[in-house]
Amino acid sequence: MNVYYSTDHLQHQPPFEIFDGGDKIPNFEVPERAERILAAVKSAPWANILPPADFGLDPILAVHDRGYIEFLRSAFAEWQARPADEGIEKIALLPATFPPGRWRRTPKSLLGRAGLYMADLAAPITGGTWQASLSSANCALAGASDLLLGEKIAFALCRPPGHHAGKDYCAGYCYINNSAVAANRLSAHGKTAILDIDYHAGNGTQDIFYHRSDVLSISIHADPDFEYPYFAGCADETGEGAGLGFHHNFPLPAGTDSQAYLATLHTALDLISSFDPRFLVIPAGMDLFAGDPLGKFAVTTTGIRQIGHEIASLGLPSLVVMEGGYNNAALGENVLALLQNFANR
Ligand code: OKP
Ligand code: ZN
Repeated sequence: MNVYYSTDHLQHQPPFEIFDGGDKIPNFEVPERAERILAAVKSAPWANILPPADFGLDPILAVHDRGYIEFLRSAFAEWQARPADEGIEKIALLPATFPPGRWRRTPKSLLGRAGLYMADLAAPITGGTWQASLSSANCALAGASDLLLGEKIAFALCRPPGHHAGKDYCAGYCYINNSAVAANRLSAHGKTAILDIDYHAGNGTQDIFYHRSDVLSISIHADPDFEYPYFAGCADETGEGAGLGFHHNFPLPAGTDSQAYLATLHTALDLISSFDPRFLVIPAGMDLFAGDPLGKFAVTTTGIRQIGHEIASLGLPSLVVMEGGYNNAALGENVLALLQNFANR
């Protein structure tokens, strides 16, 4: 199995996030996450670790708004170049003002655009964020290329993650929607399904494919009635226009264990079988694990191995894309558990 990994992720070290309640805390999404997964994968006899090729901006602009991508590329330099804002520590850009529901014009000022394009306080932009995000997307695109060449499985060890990034916003540690960029590329060659198993709802992916019928998107996650991202991920959001019926959310309660999770997974897998896709993209977060500091599920490592087995049993050419997971000590073992049955099939 090819595993795509870029050292560029090390350039992205978001120093902080603002937690619920207003606490400024160290950002949970740390470089150690990808390094732990890399170390585990290196120990697996089936893994072939490769750097991604550069696929350019076109596949990214095919799912993201140009104004947003321009902002992401230039924001940190613009921030640094502003005439000394006294007392502001410029290690990362994070706005404090956001557009209320109406009046979403694109402001000229940097902080105005920051408020427009940054949907929450968990995705600060640092000096290395653009390059790391680009290379992360390239990892997903490299995996997609493998499937187009006939491989049955590829693993994109993406960091930063992507599934909260929508058409024109970053959010929740995510800047470029790696899974969406890859799925869109694959969809040019055949119907593509997305099965998001991160603990958090894949709201950015939902945003990107909501009006499309050539990509079936499914997300299994903590109920947004109590969990981030709060504004999307409910069961009654099933697509719009041509996309009606081609999005499915499976919100689950806190405490969901392996058995309950697998029951829901079976329903999702049946939907995928009926759609009869040519490719499957799996945005995979390990924060569904019982020991995750940001998650409230009770899925075990054995459960994760079983989840991998059930998905692999579909027999579809599959691209696993790394999303979240914040129990750093358990990340490697859990990712290996997920991938093991893909490697063996
Ligand atoms: C990214 B991914 C919880 C605050 C949550 C952002 C979480 C982003 C998760 N009290 N803040 O889906 O793993
Ligand atoms: Zn997550």
